[in-house]
Amino acid sequence: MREDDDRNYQLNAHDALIIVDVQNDFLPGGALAVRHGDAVIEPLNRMIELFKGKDCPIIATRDWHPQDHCSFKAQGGPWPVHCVAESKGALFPKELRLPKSAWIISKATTAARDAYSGFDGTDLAERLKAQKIKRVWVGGLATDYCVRQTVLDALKLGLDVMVLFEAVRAVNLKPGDGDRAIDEMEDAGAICVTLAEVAP
Ligand code: VGL
Ligand code: ZN
Repeated sequence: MREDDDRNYQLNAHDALIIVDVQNDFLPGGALAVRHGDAVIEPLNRMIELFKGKDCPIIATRDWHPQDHCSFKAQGGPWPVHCVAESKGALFPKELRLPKSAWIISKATTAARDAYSGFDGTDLAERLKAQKIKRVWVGGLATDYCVRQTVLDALKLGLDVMVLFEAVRAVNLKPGDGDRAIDEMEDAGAICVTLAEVAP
């Protein structure tokens, strides 16, 4: 991320906000809690207000696993049971002020496959294209898994991608994973911005 914050980005009709997997299980107290994961909620609420005001689409992806999902340890996967469809852990926290108009994108909904990206096995790409979206602004959880993969896929689709620096947090299974994911996203063409750089 650049430190000299003289950039200012104006939202237009071709912008969309993608909120990645801000679900109870990824928040403190959840089954797969991301350290300080709850810190993304306030900046995301600010972005939600901004995007609502400009009539720009607001998208919330969610991990929506069956009980016997392949990513769970009992099935030989790397993760504890998390985000089981319809369970409390899979719900968005009540503090996240998602509007009624938000698009909810469920992913990794079948037992045999995992999907970190909001584009993987969903109709998100088609829907963004139908709305003539050219640029997406991405925040949520976790920087080193689902945010990273969603951002890389968006870039591959030819979208401009802005990563909201204050609105992401990492799992950091290995120390530095989150920082490396930011570098990787920037190397692939994403722009990491602070909220102060987004025009009101
Ligand atoms: C995620 C681990 C497992 C994420 C989802 O949303 O980043 N991480 N499932
Ligand atoms: Zn998952």
